[in-house]
Amino acid sequence: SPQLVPLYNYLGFRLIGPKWLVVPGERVVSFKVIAPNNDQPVLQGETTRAAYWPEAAQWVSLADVSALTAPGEYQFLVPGLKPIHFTIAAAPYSAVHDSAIKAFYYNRASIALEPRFAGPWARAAGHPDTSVKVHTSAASDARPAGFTFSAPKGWYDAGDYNKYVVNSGISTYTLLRTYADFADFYQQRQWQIPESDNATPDLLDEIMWNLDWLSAMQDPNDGGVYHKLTTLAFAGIVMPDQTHAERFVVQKSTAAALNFAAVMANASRVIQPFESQWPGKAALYRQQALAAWQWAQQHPAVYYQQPADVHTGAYGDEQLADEWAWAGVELFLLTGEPTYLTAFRQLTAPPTAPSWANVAALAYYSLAAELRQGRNLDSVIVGQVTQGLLQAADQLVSIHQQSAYGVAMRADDFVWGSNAVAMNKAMLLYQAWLVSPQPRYEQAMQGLLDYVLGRNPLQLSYVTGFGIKHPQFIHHRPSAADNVDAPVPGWLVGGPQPGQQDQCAYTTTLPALSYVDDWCSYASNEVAINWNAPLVYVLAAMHHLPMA
Ligand code: G3I
Ligand code: 9MR
Repeated sequence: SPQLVPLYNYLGFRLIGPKWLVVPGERVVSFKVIAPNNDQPVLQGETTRAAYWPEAAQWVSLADVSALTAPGEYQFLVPGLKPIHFTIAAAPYSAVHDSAIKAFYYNRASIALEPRFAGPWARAAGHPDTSVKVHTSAASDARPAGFTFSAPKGWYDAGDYNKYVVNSGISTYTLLRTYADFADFYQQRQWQIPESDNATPDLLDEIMWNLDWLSAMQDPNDGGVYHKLTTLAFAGIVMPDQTHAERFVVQKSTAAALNFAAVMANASRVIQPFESQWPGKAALYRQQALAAWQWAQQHPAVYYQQPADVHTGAYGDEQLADEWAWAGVELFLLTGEPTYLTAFRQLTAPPTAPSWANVAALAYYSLAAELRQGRNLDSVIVGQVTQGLLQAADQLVSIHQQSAYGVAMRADDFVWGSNAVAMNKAMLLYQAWLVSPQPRYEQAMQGLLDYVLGRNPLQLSYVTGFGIKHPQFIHHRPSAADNVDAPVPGWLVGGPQPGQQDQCAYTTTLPALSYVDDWCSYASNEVAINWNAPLVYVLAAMHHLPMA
């Protein structure tokens, strides 16, 4: 019975740091741990406080094996439960990290994936996007409906083949943040992409693939930014080169302009040191960010409204205080002009884990990074940033501590993309840890990573290709249409959520169990760039927590 197996992170634990397993059952039980080549237990103990996890209607207790710090494969034994093996290693997340970032390469538009980089997932190029049409909703005098222009490259958003500026914004920023926070690590790190032999870090090369597209989403005539580049309807289950439906840019929106301004301003600063490799780009992005901000100021309430003939993702958002705050912070950091901080100063609550629609936390991350670099900011801003991050993290710690599963997830976190809620919470915890390296932040962060890598009631690693059990039938067109059994690796699926908008064959409505590993489940089993990006960040962060 699936109830009778301990639940744990299939990829293992770091040498030092928190190590917890979940033991199903209503009572506290005794456990022992056997080390490799040794029949004597290296650890014996009792689980702590059996408690009920309402999200899965399950009683569990927690086993703490953090005292173990030597690398190896350990056997974990509880009377009456199936024995399992867990790993302790110096860098247990190394391979999954590389795969999670490689996933972005696999989702590149406008390029053939060659076998030497893509292995069995090699495929022909699709979606050149060199002749994209302006949709009626985006028409202007300079670019009337039907006007065509070129906006190639970029990443496909998810399991579909469209490219959406709003969602691209948080995804690209999160990878830029990953690079900036772990720059030394990424100078050498490679995962075999076409640019691996060049002088720039692979992570920046991957990001540049998307920035090249994003840059083309601005109308140079007025600074406005198209909301998305899309077919009118979602494609069927086909490979990228097998679909030729017309591609349109749809509506300019305030949200797209602000996301664009924020990312381009940040990117301009990050790529500045690579002027000789990417001549002129830092200056171009700076000018584009400023133009987009100006357009947004002139059009502060142009909300995306899906035209009647367009049926793809909407990414509509009418609450833009957070987008103003984030874009403003990035423009302040780009220009030094303090008036850009006005919207950030007006935020009233500590940040929460970010999402495509709620980006306030990203403003905190960027300011926190400046503080770490010793920049002098006024004391009100310093207080807002440091207190905000610590308060937000302490709220997550309290959810973690109250959770029977030791995971900082509550019922209302199980939304479309719940696994990314978990990863964005973990990223926020690391940002707080950088402010104040408290073990409790690391514990809550590890709990969330353990959750997506197997310590969950479905006993599933939610990352394709990793862990003893992982999703096979993701809602990802290339994975479903290629002739390879295994899905494209390194993708974090959206995860359980009781909305069940796809009406697939769910067996329960419990939040943490509302998941189906089937193509039909686009509401729980799709993959997306904004979900993988915080996974990449968290895996890189794990690598940087102290080793001893
Ligand atoms: O905002 C309401 C909130 O007020 C309410 O309490 C809550 C209750 O469920 O719903 C919230 O709205 C949700 C919205 O996301 C904002 O989080 C909707 O229910 C939910 O259906 C919606 O899901 C989005 C989904 O597209 C459908 O539009 C996901 O966030 C978003 O990640 C997903 O993105 C899709 C793209 O459209 C197309 N490409 C694939 C991608 C991933 O599936
Ligand atoms: O395949 C689409 C997926 O990429 C989107 O995230 C999802 C939500 O917008 O929609 C999927 O398309 C479905 C459509 O919305 C309804 N009919 C079934 C489609 C999937 O087979």
